[in-house]
Amino acid sequence: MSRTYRIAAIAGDGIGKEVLPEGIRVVQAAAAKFGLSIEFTHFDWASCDYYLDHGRMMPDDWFETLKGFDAIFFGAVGWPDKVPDHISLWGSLIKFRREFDQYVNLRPVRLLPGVPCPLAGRKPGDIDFFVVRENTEGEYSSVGGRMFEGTEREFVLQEAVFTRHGVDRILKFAFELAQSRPRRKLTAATKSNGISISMPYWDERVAEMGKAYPEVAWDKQHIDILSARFVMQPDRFDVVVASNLFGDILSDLGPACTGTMGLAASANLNPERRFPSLFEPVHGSAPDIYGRQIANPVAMIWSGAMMLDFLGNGDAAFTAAHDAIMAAIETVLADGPRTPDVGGTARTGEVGQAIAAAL
Ligand code: GGG
Repeated sequence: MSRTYRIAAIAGDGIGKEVLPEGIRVVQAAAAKFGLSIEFTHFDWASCDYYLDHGRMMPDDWFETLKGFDAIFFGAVGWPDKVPDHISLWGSLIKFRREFDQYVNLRPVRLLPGVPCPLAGRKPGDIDFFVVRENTEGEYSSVGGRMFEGTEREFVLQEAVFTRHGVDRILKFAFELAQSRPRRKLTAATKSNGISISMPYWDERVAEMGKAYPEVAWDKQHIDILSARFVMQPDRFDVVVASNLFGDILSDLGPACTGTMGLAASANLNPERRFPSLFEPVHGSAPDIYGRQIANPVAMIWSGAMMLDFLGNGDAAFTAAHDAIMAAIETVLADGPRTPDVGGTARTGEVGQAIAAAL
């Protein structure tokens, strides 16, 4: 038995509360099978209900409370009828990403067996790439302000921030990932024809980093045509690296091309392991379907597999647990209960149970 890994479980809002238990169910089943000791501790904050009761998304000591955990397993945040989205996001998820320096947001895009693909003629294996999203700076900046509010002179300004340290470290991660994959391809999202200061800088740093990875075939593509190619030629991508906003958009578009947001997993990584990394589905809290038990738990479960893989850091039992979860997901999607977004009628819990049973 390995040492006990302590995970902070934060359901957040909406369907986060429905999919998180299924993620935990499957992680615990895989842990039992492969002799791992994983212990979850639940927190009810980082939610809009907590905000309504306390006037803030999290208690003041959230950093001290979480920093000793091995990882954070997170559901979803946001309920715009209760709390404006920018307040709930900046009061929780963005704090985690920044304070725990989770500067890599790793988001796999893969067409899985049994999932109806909206793009004609694609079969499993044809689409299999990663979006690597910069996660701590870029367009997600709080630098700016509003003046002359309510008058005709009113104006707002918000800067994007690209530091050499921040750009180089995300590019390094992406090039390393591309180098480790069979196709060794990397595409950098840019918009340097229109955004004339920060994006040419981003391009320069890509070219510089590319020199250190001569085996990686890289190119850069403007975000507009890159988005179109996600839909028309998704098979050509291997690793796509993008700034915070571009990466956020691409990592919704990718799963839309492979069937559903309900399958989109993600890892917010602090690769140096100085702080806990955070694992969450890409999707949000989906208030429109909350309470009906139709949310697809696969994105949460896949995020749990990514968490085990990262925690194990090459350890064979953790890798085996990750691989077993991925195989069980594929088995159930191909021939088991499925939620309505992938053409089935099953409830969230039935899918989680089936994946745990298929391990
Ligand atoms: N589980 C992901 C989640 O709750 N996402 C809410 C959201 O709006 N995220 C925006 C972002 O990741 O930047």
